Amino acid sequence: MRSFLSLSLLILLTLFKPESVPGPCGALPSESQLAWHEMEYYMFVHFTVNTFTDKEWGYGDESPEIFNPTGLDCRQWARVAKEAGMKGIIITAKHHDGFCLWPSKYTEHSMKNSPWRNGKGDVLRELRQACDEYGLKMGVYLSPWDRNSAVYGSREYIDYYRNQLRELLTNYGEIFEVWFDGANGGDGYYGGARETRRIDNRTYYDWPNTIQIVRELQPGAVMFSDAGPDVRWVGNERGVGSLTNWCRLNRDDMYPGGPFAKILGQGHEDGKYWVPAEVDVSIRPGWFWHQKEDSLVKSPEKLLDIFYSSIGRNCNLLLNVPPDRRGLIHENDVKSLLGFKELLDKEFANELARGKKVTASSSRGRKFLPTNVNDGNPDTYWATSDEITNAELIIDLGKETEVNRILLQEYIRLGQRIQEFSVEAFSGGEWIHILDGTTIGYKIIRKFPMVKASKIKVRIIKSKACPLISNIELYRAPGD
Ligand code: FUL
Repeated sequence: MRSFLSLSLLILLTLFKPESVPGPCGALPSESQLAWHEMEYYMFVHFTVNTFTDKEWGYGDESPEIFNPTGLDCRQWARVAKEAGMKGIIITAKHHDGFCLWPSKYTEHSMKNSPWRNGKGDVLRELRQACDEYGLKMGVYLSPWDRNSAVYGSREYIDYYRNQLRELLTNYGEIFEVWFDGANGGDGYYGGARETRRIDNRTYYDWPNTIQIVRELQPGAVMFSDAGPDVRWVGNERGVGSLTNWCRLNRDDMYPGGPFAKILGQGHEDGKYWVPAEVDVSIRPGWFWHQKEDSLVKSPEKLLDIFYSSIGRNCNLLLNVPPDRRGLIHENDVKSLLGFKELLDKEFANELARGKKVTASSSRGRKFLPTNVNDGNPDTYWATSDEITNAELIIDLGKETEVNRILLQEYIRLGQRIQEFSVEAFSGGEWIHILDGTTIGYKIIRKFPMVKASKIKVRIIKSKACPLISNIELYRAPGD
């Protein structure tokens, strides 16, 4: 009798053991970074005097009078971005030439001295209104290198730079991302000196104090540079993220413009900070509009490749679409962007996993069931108990079904964990190996040759702590 009682007690305890939420693993994302991950795809707008001089890097001696777009319409940019499926726009408020697209009170090198809108215009203000109208977020690029400024290279310039940053961060509503470019070429106009000025990237800009200004004025914004602090460069401008991609980085000794391109793709597995990667790439060969490149706009198919090598590899995609001399996105670019959106819609039209039966070799308890991976709710996830870092999960499709894409997401609020996984398909009565992978993170999407499968198995082979998977989607995409 006694042993019966203690056995019942044990069973009851096991059944009703309070489920503990998994503890965090390594560096974690901030709320702003989590919101940033969900942005996924947004537009970069390179526009300035270069658009009119046919250059990529303006020297800084341009007359402001050359800035005179004949039909500038930020609403067209926003409409195109929205129709293309983008969630925001980041604009070059000032590129290396130092020319400002807003009437900064700290310089004469701006559109206030141009014939455009009789010098009374403000591109940033118009973009703000357009973004609000179309429900897009807005970000700013403010080049640290300034080839126009007479004081560039001295301490005075840092105050100048910060004053401009303050203008941008106080007068134009909520900013979601501030973009710090690492490029520092040396020669420039510099108020007429026309010389080469070298600065020490590590110390000159006194980044920690500039970062503080952004934190104070726009606490919800993330800051991008080669070295974060919040979002890192992916290390190339070709649109290619790394298959192994940790959202973590040891950035303490890093700085914008440093020699880090090689490590930026993968990040650091045990990095001290959460600093995910952003892919920046242009729809054209150059960053600015050049008539000779009107025929060289990337095709929808090429953009789809870039989608898989960026968003499909745990990166956000910042796609540059430079307005022309009218101040409009050129017809060829619009066509390509919308064509790409059409391809995307077709690619992901048939989701096959939602609501299907899911089982797992192990799970943590009722709140962390395997069915959390296909319930469409990003806040629920499947978890194993703490000591288990190797487990498998099977989605039962009910009948043999054609599949050729898999999308996986970790519950990154508690850190990025998975180091190695594989996918198998149950086809023709046996399990066949489909693909191997390393990291997952916020999201990955992998292509594989079409397979007719009745079940799909995801094997977590190695994980830094118990795996937490919030989402799995399966698709049958056209083509292939
Ligand atoms: C680079 C710049 O030098 C290019 O002109 C462009 O703005 C690109 C996004 O970043 O470092």
